[in-house]
Amino acid sequence: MNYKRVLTIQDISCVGQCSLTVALPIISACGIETSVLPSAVLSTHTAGFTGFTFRDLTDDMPGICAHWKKEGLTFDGIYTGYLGSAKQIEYVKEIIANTAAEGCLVVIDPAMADNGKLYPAFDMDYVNEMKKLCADADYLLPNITEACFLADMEYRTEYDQAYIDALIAKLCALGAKNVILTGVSYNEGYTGVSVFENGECRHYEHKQIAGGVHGTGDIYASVFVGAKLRGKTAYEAAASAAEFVMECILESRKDPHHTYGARFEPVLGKLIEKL
Ligand code: PXL
Repeated sequence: MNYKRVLTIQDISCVGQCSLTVALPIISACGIETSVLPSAVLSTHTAGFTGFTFRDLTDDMPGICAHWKKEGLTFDGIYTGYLGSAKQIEYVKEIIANTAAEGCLVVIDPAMADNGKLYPAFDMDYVNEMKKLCADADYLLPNITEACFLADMEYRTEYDQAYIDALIAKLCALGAKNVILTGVSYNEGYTGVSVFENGECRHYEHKQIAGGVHGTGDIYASVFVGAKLRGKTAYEAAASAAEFVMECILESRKDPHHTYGARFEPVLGKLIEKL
């Protein structure tokens, strides 16, 4: 296997088992050098905690990009998640344009919403900028809520395949080459992922595990990036990510009070064995 270097751009939530504190260990464990660009530093994530601090790092980005350009640093993969501001999205597009190596895998997780609602820090300006970033995505990884905001479609909790197909078509119209839509549930008690690649859609379904914990979207995207760069197909990477998230939820259920994040650390070994 070739040694690869990924850049991941997302926040540091100091406590909360999400974004960079999840992406860095998971992608590194997949055997991939992981460079980071923190989009913001928060005392905790914004879901379920109140009074968190938020240091936006938007203004640091042009200088960081200029330095990397001067050093000739490039990346085999670029994976973006929770970003600090609408303005920052412009800089992220510049970073992709200036540091993507030939054949670079660009994965955009538009981490901004869930359960029909935007996260507290975001507004429609942010959504509109995120639509522009979709055009850079080799793989766009939204959940259904994020897909609805990006596609300007109504959020529904009950739907059929025509609705999912319409969502994916609108995301492709924004310029995303391929789409991995998470949390797609056609049958009660089951959930899954719709993998749209090269014009074809395949659905991976698995049992839904009760006991939601925060941060599973970031775990999902990190495993997808790691597995894809290890040479798995998009469908295999999407399925491995779904299986790993299930392991993490089962592990987390051992302590019902631990809901701010998923306990992924004890099961990381299983992920590596499978890759
Ligand atoms: O897991 C997504 C995420 C990442 N970072 C921060 C968040 C959230 C979701 O709420 O608040 C700061």
